[in-house]
Amino acid sequence: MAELEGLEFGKSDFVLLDEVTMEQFMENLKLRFEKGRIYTYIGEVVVSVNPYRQMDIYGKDTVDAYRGRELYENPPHLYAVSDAAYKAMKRRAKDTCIVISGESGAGKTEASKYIMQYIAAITNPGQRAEVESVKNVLLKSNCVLEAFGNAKTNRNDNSSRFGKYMDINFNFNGEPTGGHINNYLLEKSRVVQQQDGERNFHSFYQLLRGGSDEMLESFHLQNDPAVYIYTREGATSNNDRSSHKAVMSALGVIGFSNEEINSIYQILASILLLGNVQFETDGESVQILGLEAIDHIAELTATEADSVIKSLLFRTVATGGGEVIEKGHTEQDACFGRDAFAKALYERLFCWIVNRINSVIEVKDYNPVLHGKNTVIGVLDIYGFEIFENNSFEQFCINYCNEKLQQLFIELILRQEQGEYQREGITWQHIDYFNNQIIVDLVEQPHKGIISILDEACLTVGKVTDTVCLESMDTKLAQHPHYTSRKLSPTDKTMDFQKHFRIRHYAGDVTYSVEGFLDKNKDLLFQDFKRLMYNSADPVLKEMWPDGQLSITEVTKRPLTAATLFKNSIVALVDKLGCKEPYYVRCIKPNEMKSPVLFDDARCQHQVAYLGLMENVMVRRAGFAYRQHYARVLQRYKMTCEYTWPNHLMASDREAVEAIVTQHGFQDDVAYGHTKLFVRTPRSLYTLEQERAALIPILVLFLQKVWRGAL
Ligand code: AD9
Ligand code: MG
Repeated sequence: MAELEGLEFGKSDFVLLDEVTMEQFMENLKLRFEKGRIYTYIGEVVVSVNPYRQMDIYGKDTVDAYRGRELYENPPHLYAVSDAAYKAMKRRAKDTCIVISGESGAGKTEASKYIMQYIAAITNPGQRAEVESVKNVLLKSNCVLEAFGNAKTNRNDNSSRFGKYMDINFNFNGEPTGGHINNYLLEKSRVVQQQDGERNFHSFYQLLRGGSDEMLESFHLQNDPAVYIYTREGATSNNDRSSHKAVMSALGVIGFSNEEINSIYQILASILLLGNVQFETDGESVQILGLEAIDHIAELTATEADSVIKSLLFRTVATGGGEVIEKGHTEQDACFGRDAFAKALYERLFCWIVNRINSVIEVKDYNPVLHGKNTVIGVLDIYGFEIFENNSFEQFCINYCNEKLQQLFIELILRQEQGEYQREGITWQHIDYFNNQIIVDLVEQPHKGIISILDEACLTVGKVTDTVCLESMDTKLAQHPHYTSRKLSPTDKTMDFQKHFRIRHYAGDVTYSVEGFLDKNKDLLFQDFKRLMYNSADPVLKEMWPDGQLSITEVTKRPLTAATLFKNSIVALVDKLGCKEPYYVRCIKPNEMKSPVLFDDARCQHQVAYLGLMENVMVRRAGFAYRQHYARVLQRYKMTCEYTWPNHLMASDREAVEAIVTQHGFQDDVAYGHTKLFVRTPRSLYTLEQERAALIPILVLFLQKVWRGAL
């Protein structure tokens, strides 16, 4: 809380603003951004503005400055909250989590990497080999997961297309002993189609641009993404080649065998080749154009060419009478099947990679009786809220997930404050928030919510189209204040009667197109493809498709839909985060141009508003802006009071702190909790800080004289 940087850099904590108004908030945020101070606190929450340039604030010197220190002892930084989370974990054996939120491109993934680097840097001073190896795998996993799970979108050149929650496990010594990664809904539709100006996942371009000539030749690939339908829209980037090298090396460090690495890239190659498979029909049956590619796909997937052809052209179905027959595809079905297969191949590859990393870092042989409590720090970096020209099922899921996280923020910030005041026996004043629970309900409520309506449409036998589903939503949600559509707002010409609905999200209005919603929600993949892969002679590929061993009559008819699976996983995530001590990083994107100098006032103000940062400041100040354990207060300010310097003779630290407070005359501005001092207005603290700052040079002079023997 101290003004460690000087006032020309603005207030380092928003609770120190003279008045909590949007104008003052924005003025401070902008000033700090312009002065290169990208982090500012609201209490223990870090507000971060994406600098869009490399900052010299993450080096070893900075790590050393923050290691083991308290939040208010240094200028705001990610390292300070990382340290706070680490200390809570180590000293109090608390499971903690760091939740990083903000819209697409706001800097979440970069922040998560700096946090992990910091934790790695401050642990294992003894360089024990097994701990070093765990740290290495944790750090290297980022590079691999970004290659396979990130892509260029129109909002961010390196946009996370999956959600990631990583638990890092620590032993009683505070050394990392392992970890676990949970991944959430990869945006697999990107494998077969991208919006204008976007790219497929980085991994494809990295392989095509960075793979050696021998590798590409053995995979029957050309080194030009324009040749492949799935990658032809996206331009290659300068980094693809070097990134490929880095990923290959990271895979090796993590412990993937050469065979496994080869299988990974063979799967990528088969997806690219599969994308170029075309069909033609004579009106009766469907054929594949260009069988050479099929031979290559069969070779790369260690399957028989005939089986590949069969699974692309036919599907096995069980008739009502239990008879199993083969039904030829229409051309449209064949294209649908091919794309569904390509998407599933990629998704399973991604999940397999995550599981494989988990198998390396999972904590083995941990005995709590022998080793003490095993604690964790969780780091959440998930796709941010996004609005595109075209918003589909994926944006719907991503934005729903962000609603859930906002809900958690509201709950925890309120709960935390309330809890703290209760524990310390202090009364406080309630602050009103916009509670987005109403939007969460709109999406997830049983029977009435959008996911339920979608699921119902997917389960209805017969031809329910996306448009029919939209009509059903219009009927059921007509009264909902956060839902509208063209039918419900007939004058709004930006929406189409057949296609669009709009949700008023906490972060803004998003118009979704229902086209493809039902297919994406059903997420149908013909069993024939699963069986084909299960029968592969490549053990890695086979391992990814255990459900391929089921015969068509054993397959469950009604698997959970994609939206319901996603909802369940996010509900589980929120539960998991809810029982840890949370630390928050709230990321803000300063402009849409990726510029390091532009602070777009309107865009930033919008984010500050919807992230609830003003309310956050108010809650923090309404009660008490500052709270600290008595011993800590004493340690820092004892020099400012004659009764406490150099040591106090009172019965407790609390009484000593009372003496300091009374001597400075702000006894009406504080409350004494059971273990902590609570200060209502920052000004009181200023007085103390200023006095301390004035005394330090005198003290130093005094000590120097003592040392020189002058006194
Ligand atoms: V998304 O929801 O995954 O689309 P993120 O993760 O919030 O988004 P990301 O961390 O990928 O955004 O940041 C976007 C880009 O901003 C990065 O690729 C960097 O070029 C830039 N960035 C973000 N944070 C920093 C930083 N602390 N220092 C330098 C940064 N550049
Ligand atoms: Mg990201």
